[in-house]
Amino acid sequence: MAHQQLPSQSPIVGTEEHEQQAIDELIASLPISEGLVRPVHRLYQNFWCPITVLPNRHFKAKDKDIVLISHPKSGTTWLKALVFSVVNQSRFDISNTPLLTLNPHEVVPFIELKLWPDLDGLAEPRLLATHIPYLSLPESIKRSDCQIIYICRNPLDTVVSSWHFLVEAAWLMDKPVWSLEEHFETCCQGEILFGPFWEHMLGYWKESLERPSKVLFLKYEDLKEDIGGQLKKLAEFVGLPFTEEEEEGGVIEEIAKMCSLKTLKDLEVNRSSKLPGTTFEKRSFFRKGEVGDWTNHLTPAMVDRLNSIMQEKINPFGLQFKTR
Ligand code: PAP
Repeated sequence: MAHQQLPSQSPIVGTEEHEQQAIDELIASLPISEGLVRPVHRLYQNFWCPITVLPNRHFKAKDKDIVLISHPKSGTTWLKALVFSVVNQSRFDISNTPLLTLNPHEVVPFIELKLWPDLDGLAEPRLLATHIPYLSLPESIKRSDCQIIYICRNPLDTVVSSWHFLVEAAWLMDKPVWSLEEHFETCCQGEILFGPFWEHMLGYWKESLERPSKVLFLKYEDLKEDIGGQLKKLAEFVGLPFTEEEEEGGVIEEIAKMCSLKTLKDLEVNRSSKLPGTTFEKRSFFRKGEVGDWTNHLTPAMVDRLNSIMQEKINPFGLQFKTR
């Protein structure tokens, strides 16, 4: 598949109208995938990209930014709550945290969605998020001193999680619902949003090995197994390690509890209403949150197929997942 390029980024030529026209032309020229997964997405720079991502290419990272990155349904919402809590420890007491009244996606905006138009106005260090694969990240994220925290999850679980999420979204919008088998096939073909998933993971995995102070690579399964240890790792990575006093005072446990699935799911703010700027209900970001839910949904043949994809595409690079 040809490597598609947007028109030159610098200098920005023409008016906004010309810019939009160039984007519209580019979008129209890209291979399209629709029918199985909503919304419609296009093959851009070899990943399946929602068309709303394309216009956001002028994003400029600042050296102090912390960018949280994931393939969808890998623990994005959880990671946002955890990093927000660690970074803002000195600003908000946990009993008074903005997470009590705002969804984690509202406190850490996605750079590819227009949830929060004035990203420049955010307090530093800015906490931002994206689902964009490494190769297609804005250059300033790669080149500046900003830090990246990537969260990854066993694809056996993300395929089940994303199916539930998209089916609920389709159902709420009165759109046709597709079967788990159809969705599974889409994932295996690499055509899920921001996919193929193996390239997404490997891009950040390789970068985390080459530049460990730039990219911290976390796994959902490790967070489930030892949230305290992972929180310490995360706090050290962003240069805000917990002091002995804080540890003895129980700060780590407080953050873990505040950001737990149960706490967040039960909050009024996360039980009703849509996420601003999207068609998604806030509650759909909180489901079971288990490692190994795939055992309840995937057939042995599906498990074998996905395992062989992982064995071929991911494991040779030293990346493996716990299954239960
Ligand atoms: P996103 O990439 O669209 O933002 P993301 O938050 O990564 O979604 O994925 C949602 C998954 O994380 C759900 O998994 P499940 O379908 O297997 O249940 C959701 O339940 C889980 N999740 C959300 N918040 C938490 C949390 N605080 N702790 C553990 N898991 C969580």
